[in-house]
Formats: sequence, structure tokens, C-alpha cells
Amino acid sequence: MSRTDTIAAVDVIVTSPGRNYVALKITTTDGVVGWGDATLNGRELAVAAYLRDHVAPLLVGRDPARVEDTWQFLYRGAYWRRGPVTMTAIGAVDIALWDIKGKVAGQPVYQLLGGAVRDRVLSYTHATGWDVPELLDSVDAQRERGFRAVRVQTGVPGLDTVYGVTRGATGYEPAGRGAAPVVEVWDTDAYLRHAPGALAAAREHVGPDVQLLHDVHHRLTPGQAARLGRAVESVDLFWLEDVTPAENQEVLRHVRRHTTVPLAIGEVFNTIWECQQLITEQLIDFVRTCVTHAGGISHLRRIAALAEVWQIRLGPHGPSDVSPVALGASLHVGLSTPNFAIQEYMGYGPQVHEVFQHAWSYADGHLHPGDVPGVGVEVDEALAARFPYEPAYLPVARRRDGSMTDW
Ligand code: GCO
Ligand code: MG
Repeated sequence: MSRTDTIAAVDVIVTSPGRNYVALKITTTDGVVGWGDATLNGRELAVAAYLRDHVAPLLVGRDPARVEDTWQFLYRGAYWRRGPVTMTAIGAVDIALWDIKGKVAGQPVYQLLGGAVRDRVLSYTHATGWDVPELLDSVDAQRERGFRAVRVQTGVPGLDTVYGVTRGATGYEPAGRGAAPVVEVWDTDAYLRHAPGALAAAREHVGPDVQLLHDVHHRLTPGQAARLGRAVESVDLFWLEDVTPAENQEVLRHVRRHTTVPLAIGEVFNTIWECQQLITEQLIDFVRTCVTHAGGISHLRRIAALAEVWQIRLGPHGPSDVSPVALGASLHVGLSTPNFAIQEYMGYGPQVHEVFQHAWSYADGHLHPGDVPGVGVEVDEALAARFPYEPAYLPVARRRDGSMTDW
């Protein structure tokens, strides 16, 4: 890169090839283009406006090589720190600048992060069924695709909609298109009566060699979480995810006192500071922060470094509601970070693969970021423009008595 190279243009692209994504494009005066992901499910336009109105004008003219300084500038410069919108915007810029750095150096980003510490990144995907036989079929189908780690979610008798359970052959997509969120009915007692048996059936079906995971999606009290943890200990889960809403992290102590089931938390966290207590007090086994929502490659690496001190591993969020740019960025961290354990991989619909052309690949239960310079994901802008934004929201949940609860 010539020393006079600066950021020439910053563009925000909102596209909906089956679901909404926000892509950030940073172009340098030398004509190098970097891509970032800025997708925050159900609040996409807030991040797009933050980037367009408040970040893009500040970036033009800056040195694209100064990735860390730009991170600090946007984080400290906002004064109103943290939060999903700010941190997703910073994450997108960070990923795009790493992409530029890699392209200028002619190296995949993982090489710039110190090189590979493993040959490939273990991934897990989702299996889902309304009843246990359907769930076991779904687990079999994912194993046939090569997955050695599978998240299992089942329907609950008496409930018409359950987090993580899909109807039909398409992948699970919780965000419903339309001007308002769908209201789901939730019954924790019914879930607690059913879930341990379904998880045990899955373990019995697959035998000891397959890793099984389960996501509680923030729905239990600490007491309920402790009971569930105990009830599923013999299932030998790889992790039990988001057992309680993690705003109050003290409550995890109670869960820890009663069960040794490995706990994973963090997909809704945005910075190292939300992870700090969970890590330093060893209240979790896996930290789940997402490269997009937690400040990009630079900040995910920082969280990993703190976690490493406490022998806690990274298992980043990788739903289909962050774009293939995010997955690519996460995989560069995964390939080069010693305490990276597993990458969530839900997969994408066919139109998404066309709009986001990616060097990352899946084979045999593992992912690899690819060896092209940069992050390795390019956006087909002409195609993206053919899929305009459509309002879509995550559901909300109410108990049987009509009161709101966590979705
Ligand atoms: C997961 C997550 C997702 C979230 C989704 C919300 O573990 O994959 O819980 O399924 O629900 O990302 O937008
Ligand atoms: Mg989750």
C-alpha cells in the first residue's frame, strides 16, 4: 500500500436475499475494497443509519491500515459506549479494514493473525423436530452431511411454536417478515417436563461419539436452570446454551453449584466487559460472542485472549442472521486462535450464496475460511440491489396468562 492510501468511500448496502442483511463496503483511494457485516436481526436499519450518518463521514480520509486505531476512535469517540447498534457498526468497520489489510498484503486474514493453529474449524449445525422421531431423523440427516456436532431442539407438547423448531424442509428462520413481531406462547413447565427426555433419546440414538448441544434461549430462572442441568447430565452435552437471561450474572453461581453441565453464553453480548465476570469467575465454559455484534475481529480476539487465561473456549454465534462475511471473519479467528472450540453454522439459502460469494467452505463437519487474500467474501452488488429490504422482526413471547417473557 502506498503511504498516501486513504479511505475514499464508505457505502452501506441493505439487501434481502431471503432475509435481511446489512453489508458495509469500504473503498480506498488505491481502489481496494473491504467488506464488513453489519446485520442486527430485526434492527437492521438502525445500524445502517448509524454507519451512514455517523461513521462513514468520519472514516473518509483515514488510513485504512490503522485498524486498531480506528476501532479505538469509533469506540471511545462515540462517548455513549457499547450496545448492540454501536458495536455492530464498529464490528462491520473492523471486519472491512481487516479485509483491506489482507488484500493489500496478499494474505488471508488468518495469516495476519499469526497463522493457522489448526487445519480446520469444527462446526455444529441445528437439528430440529416437533416430536422425538422427527428430531432423530433430523439428527441423522445432519450426520449424513458430515456433522459431528449437532444442536438438538424439539417441540414441546401443547405448544404450537417453540424456539429453534422449524416446520417444513427449510432451515430455521425465526424472524418473520411483516410489520410487527409474531406473538408466541411459552410454557416453561411443559418445556422442563419434555426436554430432558428428548435430549436423552437423542443421545441414545447417536451413541457416545457425536457432540450434542442444546439452546435454552434465555428462558429459565436459576433454579430451573440448575434442575435442567442436573436432569441432562447423563446426556453428556457439549454445552447447554443461554440457560438464563444473562444480565444478572451472579445468578449463574447457583446453576454452577448444582450441575457440571458445560454452559455457553454470550451471543447477545457486545463487548469484553459483558463477558468479564462470566469469564473471570468461571461461570461459563464457552463464550458465544459474535464477530459482527461484538466489535469485529479485533474485539473477538481480545475476548478470546481473556477467556484463554481462564481455560474458557470460544464457540461463536453463527446464525443465518449474520451474513457470510461474518462467518468468514469468524473462521479466520477460529483457524488462528488456540482456545477456539467450535463455530455455529446454520447454513444459508441459495440466494445468499449468490449475493455473498465466499471462499470459506464446509466439508466433513468442519469449516475453513479459504486462502484468498483478505476475509474472502465479496458481495455481488448488482444482485444485492435486486433484493430490497423487507421489514422483519424476531417473535416475542407471552406466557399462558398473557404476560411477556423472554423469547
Ligand atoms: C443461536 C441463536 C439464534 C438466535 C438468533 C436471533 O444460538 O443460533 O440463539 O438462533 O435466536 O440469532 O436473531
Ligand atoms: Mg443461541
